[in-house]
Amino acid sequence: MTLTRSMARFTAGLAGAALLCTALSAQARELSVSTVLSDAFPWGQAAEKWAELVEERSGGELTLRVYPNSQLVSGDQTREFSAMRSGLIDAAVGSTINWSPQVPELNLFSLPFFIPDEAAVDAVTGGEAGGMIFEAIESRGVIPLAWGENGFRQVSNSRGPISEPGDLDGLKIRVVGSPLFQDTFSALGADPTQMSWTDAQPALTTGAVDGQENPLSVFDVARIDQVGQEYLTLWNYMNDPLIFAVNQQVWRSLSEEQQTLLRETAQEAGEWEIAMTREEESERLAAIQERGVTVTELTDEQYQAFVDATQSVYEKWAPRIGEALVDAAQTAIDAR
Ligand code: X2X
Repeated sequence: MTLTRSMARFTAGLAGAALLCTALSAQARELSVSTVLSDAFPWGQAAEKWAELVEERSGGELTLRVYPNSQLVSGDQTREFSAMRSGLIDAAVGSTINWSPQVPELNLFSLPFFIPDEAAVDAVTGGEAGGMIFEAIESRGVIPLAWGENGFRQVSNSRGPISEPGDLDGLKIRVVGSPLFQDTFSALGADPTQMSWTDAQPALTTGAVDGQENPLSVFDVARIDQVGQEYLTLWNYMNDPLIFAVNQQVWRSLSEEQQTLLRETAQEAGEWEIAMTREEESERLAAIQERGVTVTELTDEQYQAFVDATQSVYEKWAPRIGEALVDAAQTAIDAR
């Protein structure tokens, strides 16, 4: 064989391999999905469920790879939305709290004592208000697909039982990096400190902070009682929904079939996760109590004292969220 002939064959071989690679990559498309919590928690399980359903139904043509622990944003969960908008992340199952710095409408869910129970959550997310929130997200370059749920957030601390606002006086409470939380805990007389979840656990362990607030599932799975959080108050002061979403350019690059598949599987995974999170609440509470945590439940009067103490937060934030949205949510809650 002459040198030129073997060269020609070699080049043809290379071209063939390149073609095959292109064909394969056109066939199988992998999207990155960011989450703050891993699949030890319902939140991470929601993302894994989504990935499973997509893989199954697309026959492997479209796959989702879940990156937990805010690793795609170096632990800074409040950057997740921006990273998704800019295309650094293809998709996410994220908390309304963490995305609220970029989407002010999402602060609706963080208004203290505004959404009192699960029926109220469903009335808001499933109604006109929910539609307005999805539009607000879409107008900022991200396509929202479905709701999930991190749960009602309860407050814990290492000092003593909290049953009235005065019990929070001067307590250092770790809060998420969203300004509304700063206002809520300041209004209650506490000393709030903003930090990421990654930083929260060491801060609780060393006693740099006295308390934190998170849903029962997070308290239970992360064994928050083992870092000295012996007092837990059930006050349902806010619900933390999750949203399944995809970057807009990525969305537009998908076929209509793939879009439908992604949306339907997100909705299915979301419904599955919401039901599971709610079902597990009572077992989680029992497990937490069994580990020796003192659980405080509020009387109606005690609850009202917290509502009254945080009224100023509502007044400051309702205009920032948008009065029309707050009204639509209020109407849905009243009619539930
Ligand atoms: O940081 C938190 O507290 C967490 C895990 O609940 C959220 O990401 C909102």
